[in-house]
Amino acid sequence: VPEYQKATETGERTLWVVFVVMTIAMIVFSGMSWSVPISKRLYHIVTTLIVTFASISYFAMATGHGIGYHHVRVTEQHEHVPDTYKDIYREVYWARYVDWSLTTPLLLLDLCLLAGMNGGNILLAIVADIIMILTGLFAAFGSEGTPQKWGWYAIACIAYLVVIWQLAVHGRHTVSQKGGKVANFFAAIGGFTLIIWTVYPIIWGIADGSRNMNVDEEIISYAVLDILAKPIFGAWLLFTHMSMPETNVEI
Ligand code: RET
Repeated sequence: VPEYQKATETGERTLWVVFVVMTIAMIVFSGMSWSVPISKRLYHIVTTLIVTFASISYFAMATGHGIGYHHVRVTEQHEHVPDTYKDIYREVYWARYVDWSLTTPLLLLDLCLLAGMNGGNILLAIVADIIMILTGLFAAFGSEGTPQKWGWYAIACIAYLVVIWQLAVHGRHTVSQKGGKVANFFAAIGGFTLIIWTVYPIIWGIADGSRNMNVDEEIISYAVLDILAKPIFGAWLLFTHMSMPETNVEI
């Protein structure tokens, strides 16, 4: 008999809660954009789009769509007995990767604009980020026990290092020319982002990679991270931006 590793009611309820949180953030952030002139709405628009994509993706996952199964066949060998095997099917929430491939570039765009980075470095950060998410998706569906699976994971981690490099080196350099206030804010919100983002590949390794976490625990872990990385990050950015005119961008 095959074994199915699925979310229980706890996981499903968590998905609904995050859907509601993202939707409220979407309404609040778009409302906030009306309080500033159109020419000053870039951060508001980018940040509202981030929680909009997340809301859609959580709705898909909560209603049971955007989920596939990953199959593993575990063979048990016994002496004098023919080999037996067990089929294990684990849920893979591929809707997350659709969400991340759109929202992480937008989150980076927020940070790159804040730092005043140039077009070339912004593009590099965003393309490296897309490579990170897509190779992470390949890793998620890669066959268990094959070197490719962790190979894709390794490529994703290298791409992630490129993202960090762009922001930590080029971003820090350009933001220092915007004055101490903006530089300090960039260091704070960039440091927060670095910590939160770095937990994602760790959870992935424990849950999807080595399967030491069940599907509910995986859903809850990503739920906490997603709320910190999107609505909390977004509120922090938009409220600080409103009270700090030096953060304005003119593009
Ligand atoms: C994966 C697995 C492969 C290795 C790496 C990963 C990194 C993922 C990150 C995701 C960030 C997501 C955010 C979502 C917003 O809510 C794809 C998990 C490095 C950094 C910020």
